[in-house]
Amino acid sequence: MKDASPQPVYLSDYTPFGYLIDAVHLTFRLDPHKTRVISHIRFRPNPDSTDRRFFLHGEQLTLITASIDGQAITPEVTPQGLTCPVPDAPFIFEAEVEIAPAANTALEGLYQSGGMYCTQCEAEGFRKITYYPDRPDVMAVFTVRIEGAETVKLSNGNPTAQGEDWDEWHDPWPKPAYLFALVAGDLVAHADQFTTASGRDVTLNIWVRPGDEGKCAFGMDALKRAMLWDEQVYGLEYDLDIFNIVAVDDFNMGAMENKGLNIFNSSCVLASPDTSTDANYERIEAIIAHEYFHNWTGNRVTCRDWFQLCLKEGLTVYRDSQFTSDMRSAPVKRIADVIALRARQFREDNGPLAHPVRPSSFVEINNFYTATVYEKGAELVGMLKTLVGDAAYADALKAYFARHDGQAVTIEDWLKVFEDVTGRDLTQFKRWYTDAGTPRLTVTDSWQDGTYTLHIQQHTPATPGQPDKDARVIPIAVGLLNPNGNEVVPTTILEMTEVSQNFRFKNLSAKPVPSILRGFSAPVILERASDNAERAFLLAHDTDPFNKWESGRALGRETLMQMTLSGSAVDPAYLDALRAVLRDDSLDPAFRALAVRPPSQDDIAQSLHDAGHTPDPQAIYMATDRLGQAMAQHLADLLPELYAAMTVPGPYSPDAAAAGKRDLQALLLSLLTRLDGGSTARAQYAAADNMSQQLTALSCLMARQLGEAEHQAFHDQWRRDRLVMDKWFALSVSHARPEDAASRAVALTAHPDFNIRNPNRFRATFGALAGHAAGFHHATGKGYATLADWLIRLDPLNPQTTARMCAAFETWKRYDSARQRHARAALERILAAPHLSRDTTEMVSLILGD
Ligand code: B3K
Ligand code: ZN
Repeated sequence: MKDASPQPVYLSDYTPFGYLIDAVHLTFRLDPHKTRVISHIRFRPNPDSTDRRFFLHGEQLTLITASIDGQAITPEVTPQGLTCPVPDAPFIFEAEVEIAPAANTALEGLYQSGGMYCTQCEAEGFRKITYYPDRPDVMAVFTVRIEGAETVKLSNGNPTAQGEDWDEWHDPWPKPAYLFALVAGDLVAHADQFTTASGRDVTLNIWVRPGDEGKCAFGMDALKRAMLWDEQVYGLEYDLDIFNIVAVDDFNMGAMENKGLNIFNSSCVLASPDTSTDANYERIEAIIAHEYFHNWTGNRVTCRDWFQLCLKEGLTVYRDSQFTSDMRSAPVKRIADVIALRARQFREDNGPLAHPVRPSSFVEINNFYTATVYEKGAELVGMLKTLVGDAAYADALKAYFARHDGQAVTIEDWLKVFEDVTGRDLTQFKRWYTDAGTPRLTVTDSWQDGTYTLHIQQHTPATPGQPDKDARVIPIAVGLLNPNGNEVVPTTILEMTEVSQNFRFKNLSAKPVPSILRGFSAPVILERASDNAERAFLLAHDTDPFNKWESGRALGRETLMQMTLSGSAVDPAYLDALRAVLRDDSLDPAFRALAVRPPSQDDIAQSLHDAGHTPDPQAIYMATDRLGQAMAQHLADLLPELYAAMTVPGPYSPDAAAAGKRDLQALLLSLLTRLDGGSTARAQYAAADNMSQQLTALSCLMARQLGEAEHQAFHDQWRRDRLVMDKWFALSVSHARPEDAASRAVALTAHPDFNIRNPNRFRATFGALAGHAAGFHHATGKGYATLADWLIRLDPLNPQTTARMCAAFETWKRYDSARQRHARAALERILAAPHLSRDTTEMVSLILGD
């Protein structure tokens, strides 16, 4: 349990550590209850620091012995670490500590998952393994010896020696402690091989529990494609003889980029047609790539301190999105990224958890692995590239690796490279890193004598602790169409640097229709008076795929907002526009699915709130349902034929084209199920030879409260597959009626397979409740109360996952006063729980914002 009176850490307080480390030797004597960790660390005074305090982090460790240069010492030990006097010269610090991996339910440090030993050290988990300067700017070369009866024992770097019950690993690349990893268990490998551009042969392994060997081929293929892509696109090669990935069932997040030994949540690496959906495949491909790309952006060049987290995460997310764009469809990836950005990051920026991409203080760093740091961080890299151009971006990245390889650096270092390479002054751009909040662009236009003028104003609303913000440089990609729908001005980047600016386009023969913020060239909210006719025009004619989709999305949003507010019927123009998109065979099916699928209920709640209304989740739920019914009826004649046309012949393949067809087919099936009593969905369920189609069919049935038999059959078929059962738990809640969602989640906790210690299962159950907009925000307050009950139970076991899930409450102030009272009561109850963790205390306090 952490200290419950949390103290913030400030970026401005940064000072370098007073010592450097030349080498670290660790020996692990594994035991579930009494693992011994013996450390041998060569320190020397840091010539760049005058600070001679010697403090080593250490938490929940039992110190057995410690010595300096072979002389036993009795250090001063606190719950946070140890101090002792040290020589003003190089010295060797040695310690032996005892830890209990089997008792570690927080899944941070060394713990056990299904009997296997594994670690998670980022951000500050290494201090639960041994005494050490657990900060990313202390980099060292590690040698690790693992003693234990397990058949497979892995650590970072290359294997160097082995005995009957021990293995030794040496990692030649200096690294911070957060990249340390150890795995030991009776595992089996799916092995392969990769030869790098310069001829290094690399052994590749995906290690899994026996029985899961058949689910590794796709992940391995994704890894090899990622390795090749990084060579071809960034000129970056792998740098060890071996690259290991291990699948672990109990994991707090998706995966972790430990040097040479990536550890993955099994849900993010194991794939098979029977058990994984198309979306799972795409996510696995992206996460494998993401963790692999960290080898350079994160590991070889790391962060000076945790405030710089976006330096590695923003850049690596940007790189993995480039990879997915290249592997699949770039427009579809862009649209999907923007949907996710708005759903998570804009929502965060608009509420009590808003923080800059580079925060300036935190209490618990694990609470800052956020959509803002990751996804907005990636947007900033994309904007930089737009501003400097592709060639300069490539030069800057080369210069970045050349200058900072082996270093722990800052956002200032990153921007300085771009300034040096391009000669640009990026002072104004830096505000994107330091100022929270989503800028709003207000756009009006005028037309005179062949000149079209866009008048653009920017304003960033206040966020907690940041009342006023200066103008930022914003790249705004614009194209113009003439009234016939032909493009008269191709995509042009307008660089906005002032609060208010005019941009002129001359020599036009007719007043054009503007297509603004093409490709979503900046993470901003565009406010411009437009009407449905113009949106439909752009949906039909825009040459920019993103804005084409955006126009359809705006139509859908407007329609749903009106339907929610006035209970009105659907605008027939919207339905006609949808019909035109669906019938347009020149459009990629995946794009059509994105263009036709209405915005989420949370999106509508946010949009209503932005427009000055108090959203009623039940009214949004009903409007969404009415829209679905109207779509089904209006498109009834098209549905069966189009549904059949989207059938992919032959054996299942997760490629983008096939997945896109299935995605559109899923949307069509959801509409058809409203008309045919579920017969098509039942037939699809019965015939499905892959999880995508099986789950789609089940989900369409359950959404209509129809699939009871299939729900049971699915359960019985997949009872023994943990990852598929997570889907079953989630679906059981997400398709409940709003009034039943909370009680359904609670009922599931009595299922023999519910396990509060398994984050995937907990998230499947209660994440589904949090994601059920009308159920979570139910007027009775039972959604809030139920989530609070279970977060209070989870916190003593797993603070990290508890704290993250508190973000479900971040929108509570959007709603009416009765709901706010219920939410406040739930939040205050969490805060009052005895011994609440530092993680959850910080999150709930920020959300309450008192
Ligand atoms: N770097 C890890 C995330 C660590 C989260 C620590 N709470 C995975 C990733 O971003 O690739
Ligand atoms: Zn990452």
